[in-house]
Amino acid sequence: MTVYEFAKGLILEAGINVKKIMKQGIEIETKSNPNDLVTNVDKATEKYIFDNIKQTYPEHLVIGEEGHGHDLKDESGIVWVVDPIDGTLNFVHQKENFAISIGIFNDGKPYAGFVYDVINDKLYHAKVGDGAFENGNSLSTIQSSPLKTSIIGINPNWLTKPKLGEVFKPIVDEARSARAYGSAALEIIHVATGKLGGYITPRLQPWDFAGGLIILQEVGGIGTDLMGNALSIYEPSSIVMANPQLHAELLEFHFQKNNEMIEALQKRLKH
Ligand code: 2AM
Ligand code: CA
Repeated sequence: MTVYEFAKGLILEAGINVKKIMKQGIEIETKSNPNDLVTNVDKATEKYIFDNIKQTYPEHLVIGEEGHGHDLKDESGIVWVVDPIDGTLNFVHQKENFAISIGIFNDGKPYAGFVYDVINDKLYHAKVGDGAFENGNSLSTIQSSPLKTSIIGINPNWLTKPKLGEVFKPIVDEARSARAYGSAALEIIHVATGKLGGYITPRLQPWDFAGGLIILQEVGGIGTDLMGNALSIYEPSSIVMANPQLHAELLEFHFQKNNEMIEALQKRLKH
């Protein structure tokens, strides 16, 4: 069995477990602030995925939101980047619109991406070079679109921030419309399936974007930080994921002129 096939089976099993624990009851705790939540399901799912990887592949490394591998810097070998529940607030408040996300890297290079929309039983997956799929159906190469005919994904909370709001508001104004889904992994998938032209956010952790990015790149999409730099699985970052035309337009006409502010924001993120 390849690592790709193993990972596909594992994320589906993890989804079955999530549904089982949901029936038994969700226990909620707060993390860094009252809106930063974690549940018994986030923790149990990360442990389930971690334990299964280590049992089969003891030499593989795992970076996970709920505590695994946060100090990892070594790119050699196989590294799994895992978000057991992406969209935790949706999970707690809506019991849907969340996903399990896994990105797998081999010697620092993308190998395979998985985003599992558990409630809708839709597994998005891609092995680099072999195309991307929703369950068994292959995804088409994404269409390019300019901002004025694109729907963009953005969390409205960012629009009320003093400086950042001034960068993001003109984008929302110029776009055909804007949507917020509350799960970065699923928003990146919406870009990969063409439901959104692009997704932008000033702050994501590697486990939020790693799985989705690999799937998006496989259908011709582009993901970088707001300054156009490549994304790293070892650092938080600002994010623009979009079809190629929209990505270029956003960088050229919206982000480059605000480089200084965005750079300062990124520095604050990393420290
Ligand atoms: P999470 O649910 O795994 O924590 C919400 O807009 C989306 O952004 C979710 O995917 C959430 O991931 C992610 N996110 C990660 N870090 C964030 C932050 N510091 N502020 C807001 N959203 C964040
Ligand atoms: Ca999470």
